[in-house]
Amino acid sequence: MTEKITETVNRLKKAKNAAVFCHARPDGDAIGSAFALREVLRGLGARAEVMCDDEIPERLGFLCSGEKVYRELPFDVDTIVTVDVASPEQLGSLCVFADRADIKIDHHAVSKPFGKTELVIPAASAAGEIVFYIAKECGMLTHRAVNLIYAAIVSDTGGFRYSNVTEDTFDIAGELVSLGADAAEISEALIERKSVNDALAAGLTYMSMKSSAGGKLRYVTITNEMKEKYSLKDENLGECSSLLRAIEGTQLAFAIKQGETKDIFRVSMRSKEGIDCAELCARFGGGGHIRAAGCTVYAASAEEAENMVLSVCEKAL
Ligand SMILES: [Mn+2]
Repeated sequence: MTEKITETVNRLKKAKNAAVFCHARPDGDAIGSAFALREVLRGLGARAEVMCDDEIPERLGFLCSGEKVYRELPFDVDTIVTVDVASPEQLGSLCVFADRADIKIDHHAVSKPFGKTELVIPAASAAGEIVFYIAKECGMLTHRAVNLIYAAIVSDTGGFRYSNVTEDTFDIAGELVSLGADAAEISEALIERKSVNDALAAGLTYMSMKSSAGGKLRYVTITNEMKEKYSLKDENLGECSSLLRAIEGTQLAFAIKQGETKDIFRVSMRSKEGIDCAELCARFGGGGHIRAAGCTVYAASAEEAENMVLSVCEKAL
């Protein structure tokens, strides 16, 4: 691995005008890693900007206040780097640049090859871990870079809680803290803090929750009427199914959100060990991971949609 890092660093050192791409709908790892890499490139004397198909989400604004991401090349580039991007599709409309990528830096286990060279380390909990090794080798662990990398790792590990956390994750985090990472502030902003609407969505989820199979199955259906009543947008409703899964005794949870027309229902499903959400969602033409998957159901009413998903889930238990 060390050789691969050195190889990447040598390539980065040749950059004069660089663009760092992260995936569309960026999360903390994408933004943290991309801006940290931009910091490294600038420290090496290159012009560098971050490219992304979507704006920086508001809750990540504290990491890069006043910064912008580009959707078009800001200048003639000689170096394109992608970070936290597993497949060209994840670049959204910027996927046309995938083949031009000089270096692909990623940590996803299922990663589609693209670009000219790759630095893929699936054991890394976050792309931020890989960027840490690069920044360290370049002697560019500035206060800014340290905070960005720390945030990337906190984001992808859910605050050091998920199964992707390794001894290396803690070693790196420890080193970042010793270099001055604002650990408590970053965790507060990324893990603890909720917007008022996110909090209302959580309240609505708990208050409207239904149970089946003695509490092994928990679910909620959020109609457009409910969304309007509390001024909730779909971005506030992303955690509903995870909140239900976290309740003691729950083995399977789903949240249904009515879509842009009243006959479309988006289902998000979460499970604990032993139940394959991806397989259940595939029956409705959806898919995803074993513990987290989704699908879209078409029904005349919310009740009908709920009953369709409910019967499949009850049989799975
Ligand atoms: Mn990531």
